[in-house]
Amino acid sequence: MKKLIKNGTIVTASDTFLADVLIDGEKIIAVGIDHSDEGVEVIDAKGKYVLPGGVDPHTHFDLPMFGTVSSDDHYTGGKAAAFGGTTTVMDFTVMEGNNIQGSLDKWHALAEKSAVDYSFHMNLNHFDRSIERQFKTLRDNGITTLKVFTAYNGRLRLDDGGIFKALLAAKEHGLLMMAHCENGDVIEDLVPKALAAGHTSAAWHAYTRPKWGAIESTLRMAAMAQQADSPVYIVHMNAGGEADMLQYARQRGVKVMGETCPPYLFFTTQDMERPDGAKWVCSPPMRDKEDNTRLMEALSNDTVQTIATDHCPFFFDGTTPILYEGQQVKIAGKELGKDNFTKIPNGLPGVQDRLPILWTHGVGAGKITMNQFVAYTSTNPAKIFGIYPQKGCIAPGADADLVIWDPEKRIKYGVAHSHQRTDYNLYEGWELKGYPEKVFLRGNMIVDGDKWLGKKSGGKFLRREEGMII
Ligand code: DUC
Ligand code: ZN
Ligand code: ZN
Repeated sequence: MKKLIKNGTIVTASDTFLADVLIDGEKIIAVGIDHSDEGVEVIDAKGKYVLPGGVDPHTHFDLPMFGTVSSDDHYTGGKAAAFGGTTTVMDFTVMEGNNIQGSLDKWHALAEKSAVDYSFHMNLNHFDRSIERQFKTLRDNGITTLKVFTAYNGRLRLDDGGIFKALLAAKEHGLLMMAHCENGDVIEDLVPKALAAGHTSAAWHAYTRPKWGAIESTLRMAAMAQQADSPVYIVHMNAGGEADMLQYARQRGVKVMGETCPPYLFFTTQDMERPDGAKWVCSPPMRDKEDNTRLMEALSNDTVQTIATDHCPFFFDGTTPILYEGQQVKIAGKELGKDNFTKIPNGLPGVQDRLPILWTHGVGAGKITMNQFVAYTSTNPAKIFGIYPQKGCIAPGADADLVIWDPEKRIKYGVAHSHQRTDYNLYEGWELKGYPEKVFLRGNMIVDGDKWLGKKSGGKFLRREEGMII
């Protein structure tokens, strides 16, 4: 039976208007007024907003690290995403050896149980002729994005020559390069010195990964993008100076785009100085108040293009089980680094938090408009990553991925509200106004208030096309 979402206010990246949305099967077939109720299932959205499902282009489910693994798998992570209004996720494939197809096959096997629609990016931890030849394999698999690192020397990092060559090859194959920007050489010098001086606490993770490294590395990536005439997308921008570099390059026509993540808008190195500071350990680290402010300003004035999560959760205390879907779950986590900050698994939960936190503290606080909210969290990532207008769009022909958003719903947020499979939430006790009420994935309601109606393997792998440069 067709479904009609009636009387809601549609919010897109550009417009806000009263209209009904008619759904047939997996697709939106009409957006307008005066649809007949006859023979359709009516869902009343009076007083609510209707948004396109969120697109989170940056997650790490089931990621092995430091002898443990990120604590959300592709099912629990997708479920948490859906409760927060996100219906599409893109995860990073670990590159194993020289075998791109083999690495993708492994990620396909892990992600087969995804509860929401999904795609992958390919981490590039080395580059040579053999890898270049396999770029075609990525396109054949419907993958159009790579990620390089300017940090993690000897593990994930490519030197600048390798990055430049990879950029030229990426352009030939219609692939977009994503870049993790920090100064690996500086970090490699600072870390052993800090340890030798007896500095073991979590905050030293931040002190040994300085923000100027992120800033210069962002400009370095933009410079290489310009020289190669190959686009670059800077992931997890964390320092205000990176937004300045992005603006500098974009104003000069360089094809560079940028993403930030909510923790970089709200938390600082001071949070990492708390006794439970390990909860905030991720790379790149938290910065300063002025960085929070500058990054939010870069969203207000459209300098930055997307807001993702870099969701990569670990338990704070992985020795104590939590209850998840009626099962006791215990996964080693941040306690691994209680005596040495370099052993704290890097990463934060956030895939569910992204939309609700940004609604209250971005839209509600008057920093960004509702249309910018939709642009950053759904439409822009869909465009950049080659799935628009199938995703990120409310129009006939688009997938019926929709969120009925209750702007009046008040909750005290925290781990009790969260379906992220970990034992803590960064936003514990935050008062929120505005929250997803119902979430649809390709026409099927998968979240109804507190009720989970989705399922394992309910998500589909999305073959992607070359994206847009926006
Ligand atoms: N940073 C993290 O903190 N965790 C996973 C990957 C990354 O880039
Ligand atoms: Zn990264
Ligand atoms: Zn990441």
